[in-house]
Amino acid sequence: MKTDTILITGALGQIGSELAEKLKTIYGKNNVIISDIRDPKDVNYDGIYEVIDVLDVERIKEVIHKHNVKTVYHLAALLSGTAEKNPMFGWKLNMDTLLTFLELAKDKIIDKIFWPSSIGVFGPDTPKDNTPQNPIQTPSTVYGISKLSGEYWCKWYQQNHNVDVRSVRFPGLISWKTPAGGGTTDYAVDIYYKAIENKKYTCFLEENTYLPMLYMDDAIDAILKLMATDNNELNEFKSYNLGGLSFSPKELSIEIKKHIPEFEISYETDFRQAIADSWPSSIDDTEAKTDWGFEPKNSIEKMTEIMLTNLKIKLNK
Ligand code: VAH
Repeated sequence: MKTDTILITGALGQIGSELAEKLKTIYGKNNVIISDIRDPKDVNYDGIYEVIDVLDVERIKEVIHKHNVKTVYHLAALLSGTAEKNPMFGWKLNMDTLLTFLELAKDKIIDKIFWPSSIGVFGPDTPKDNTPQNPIQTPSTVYGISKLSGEYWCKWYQQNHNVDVRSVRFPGLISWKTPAGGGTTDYAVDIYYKAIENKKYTCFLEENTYLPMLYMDDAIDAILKLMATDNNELNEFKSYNLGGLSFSPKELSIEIKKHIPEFEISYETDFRQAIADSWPSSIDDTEAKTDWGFEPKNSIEKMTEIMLTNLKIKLNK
């Protein structure tokens, strides 16, 4: 009898690279299959790696069958900045691939799905401060449109086919193990790299642009808690708000200067300012805390200390 296994798509990305390590410690190295689009010869990973282009449905089915996959963490997606530059590909990658896994769950080929949504589902008409779970949602980005549509598809499959799919609306995620990606919030990752490498950083957002953020350890903890919760305890058919921190580039630079006094920040805004301006400044995550015990632990002070300490080692500085 084959053991049920876990598949992570987009596993070489910011969330996947940390989630894989955590899931391996819990379920064992041979029960976690990681996948991404990169050639195996370019991948340095201690475990089972399968090349998957998530647009290739037959390849997905082949890997699921080969490894007896029953739970899928579907992380592969285009983030906000990249999707805004590639709208049709962004929609296809973010939407078609979610529907693939929802169909596989409907057909009982897999049992359970985790899929990350984002505070990008909120738009310029959404209350900005302490944004509630179900306000008016008028996303004005390709990324936000795809994530809000995905949430409603998740709800439809749950209500019409009893699919077990769980989701959270991630704020900007901060981590040191992977470099900054194509996200609007990724200034808050790149700034740490540049602070160590160059002692200066040119930010593509204005100094007082407040955005909701979360340190990666708290994000991974949230995924594990949500997936471990009995489905009957979950009241949110779409996706749970996650908050954590809220800060501006100016506040983050002040925190970094406490460790690197000579650090200097300058500002040259680009198209991502309009994306950031359409998003909330802070998030009300009461439902996540009530339903399944979401409990972020890392402050901006603690996060900055962890980021700089680990990046100094990673960058040999
Ligand atoms: C992005 N990091 O900036 C992602 C995130 C809330 C934003 O979903 O696109």
